[in-house]
Formats: sequence, structure tokens, C-alpha cells
Amino acid sequence: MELGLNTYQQHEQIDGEKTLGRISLNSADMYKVMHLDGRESNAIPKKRTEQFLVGDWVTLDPQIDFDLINERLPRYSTLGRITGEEYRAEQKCAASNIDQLFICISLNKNLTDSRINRYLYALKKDDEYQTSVVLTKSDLTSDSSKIAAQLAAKLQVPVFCTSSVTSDGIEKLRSSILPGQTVSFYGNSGVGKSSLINVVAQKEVMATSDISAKTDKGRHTTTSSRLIPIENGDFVLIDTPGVKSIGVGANDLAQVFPEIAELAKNCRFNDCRHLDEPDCAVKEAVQNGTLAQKTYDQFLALQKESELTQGYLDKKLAKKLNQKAEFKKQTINYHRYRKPPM
Ligand SMILES: Nc1nc2c(ncn2[C@@H]2O[C@H](COP(=O)(O)OP(=O)(O)OP(=O)(O)O)[C@@H](O)[C@H]2O)c(=O)[nH]1
Ligand SMILES: [Mg+2]
Ligand SMILES: [Zn+2]
Repeated sequence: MELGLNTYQQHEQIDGEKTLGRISLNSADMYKVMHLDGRESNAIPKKRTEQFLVGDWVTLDPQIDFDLINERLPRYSTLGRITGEEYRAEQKCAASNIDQLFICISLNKNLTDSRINRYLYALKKDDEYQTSVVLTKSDLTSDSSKIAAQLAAKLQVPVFCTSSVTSDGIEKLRSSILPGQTVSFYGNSGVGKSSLINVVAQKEVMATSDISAKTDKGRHTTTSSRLIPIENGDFVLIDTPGVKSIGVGANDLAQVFPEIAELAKNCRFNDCRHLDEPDCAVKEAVQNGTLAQKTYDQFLALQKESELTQGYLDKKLAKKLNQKAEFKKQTINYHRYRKPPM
């Protein structure tokens, strides 16, 4: 079991004879680490304040019945989302060093255009990992393949249509995962992420529980991310806790709204935001019916929200950097201080 190490080494160099491990569980800052022989042990960071993500590669100092985590190796990708609104906005990460992301959307009330657009906009990072949409619980509706085909024609990403009950679509999903890859499942609570992982793994590795009949929503059964190596296939899965909301920051709207990006080439201004600018090809397309009003509205809402949220995040980051610089200045002054001779 190489736990995705070969893929990691295609991105980052590892030197020396260090003992390596991969963080496999992070629950309330208690860590488990997986070794290359498949053994899992408890792990404690050497620097108590340092935080790790499931998927992180770390160097270890083995002790008798646990491991000390020495150092985190650089991440080549991070799966995360923005939580909280306005000045409470912050980035919350669920996993690292992943090669593929499966955004899981259930074929019940969970499936809406705006949710898919929002999730793609917030999570798709082409320079870090591949993104696909996985429609779950296809056994609940008779027109699941039609819905999947319509979405696949519209979206710029692969769409899988699966059922953990009938195993429909599972082989296709499984064969899209290449040996050595690390793949994470992400989405709302109750959409069936852990159930999918159990069928892909072909054994009960994750607990699952019923969704509420009243709200059609899950019960947050998975409470922390979990790394699951699949020997038969030689890849690694990461299950994640169900997300409540996903905020949007700066990303490329063109990735999610290709038809708007195409139209925008004919706007008078290169940086047209398609609001009140003159000669806006996007607005013209809405007026003459070539672009759906609904798509345009969703685009504008995401554009507005992402600009606002990114503004808050930038301000926060600037404040943090300022504080860091101030702290550094103070410590330098402190070190320079010499007691005057008596
Ligand atoms: N009909 C049907 N039910 C499913 C399917 N997959 C999962 N379920 C049910 O949906 C419920 C929630 O499934 P989980 O796998 O626990 O969902 P989850 O996304 O891991 O939820 P959290 O861990 O709370 O984020 C369970 O009762 C499953 O039996 C499916 O393909 N079809
Ligand atoms: Mg779960
Ligand atoms: Zn325009």
C-alpha cells in the first residue's frame, strides 16, 4: 500500500531517510496517521499548535505507542470551503493532496441548478484537482439518466449517476479513479457519501444513518474526515463530514458559466461585469432570449456574493499580515535591546 505516495512525488520532492506517514483522521485535533505498511497509529504534533488535514504527508518520530509528527510536507492541493458570512467568513479545509473531487448531490430535493453552480464555483480548482459531479440515489427517481445527461451537456465536468442501493453507476465511478490517486467525496449531509464509499470499498468502512423524513436532510453522521486506502484498485478515498453551506470567494465564473464567458467576448469592455455597462453582449442575449434570465440571475448573484466575500477575506488577511509584521518588529526590537553597561 503506497497511500498515494507515487502521485505525491510527481508534485513534490521528498528527500532524506525520514519516516513518512499520511494523516488519516483528525478529530478535535487528535490525529491518526497511516504508515506505508497500512498500520495506523495515534499521532501528536511536536508543535502543539500546528494543525493538520486528513491527506497531509508528514514526517514522523516514532515513539513506543504513538508517533510524534515532526513536519508537514507541502500540499499540492487543498479541498476547502468558505464558511460564515461577511466578516465571519473564513476558509475551512477538509482534506489535502487530493487528485479528484466528487461533488455529491442527491437526486431528491438536494438537486437544484443553483446548488450545483455554487458548488462548482466554490470548489472547482483545475490547477489542483479534477472535479466531477456525482448524482446519488438514482434508484429514487425513474428519470435519473435523463437528468444526468442534461447536466453533463450543460456542465464543463464529468457527471456520474449512481446508486449505492442498486450499485448502478458504481463501476463507472470506480474506474474513473486511477491507481495511486486520492479522491474525496464532498457534499451536504445525508446525500450518501459514506454509503458510496462503502460500495466502492466493497466493505463497511464508514457508518451511515437515515436522513430525516421531515426535512429530507442528513444527521451529520460523519463528523470528521477519514482516509481510506483501497488495496484492491490501489487508490485512496477520503470521506468528509456533510457541509451545511458553501460560501463563494474569488474564482473564475467563466468555468461555471461557459455560455456567459463566450458571450462576454463581444462585450464592449474586457472587464465588463454585465451589469450597467453599455454594449454588454450578455445583457443583450438576455433581452433577445438567447440566454436564460435564470442563468443570468444566478451568475449575477454569485458574482456579487463572491466579490463581497473575497473583500472580507482580503481585509482579514491584510490584518493578519499586519499583526504578524508588527509582532516581528517588536521581537526584533526586543532581541536588539542590550542592557546598558553598569
Ligand atoms: N435510496 C437510497 N438511499 C441511499 C443511497 N445512498 C445512501 N442512502 C441512504 O441515505 C442515508 C444517508 O447516507 P450516508 O451515506 O450516511 O450519507 P452521508 O452523505 O455520508 O451523510 P453525512 O455523513 O451526514 O454527511 C442513509 O440512510 C443511506 O442508506 C442510495 O443510493 N439510494
Ligand atoms: Mg457520512
Ligand atoms: Zn457584458
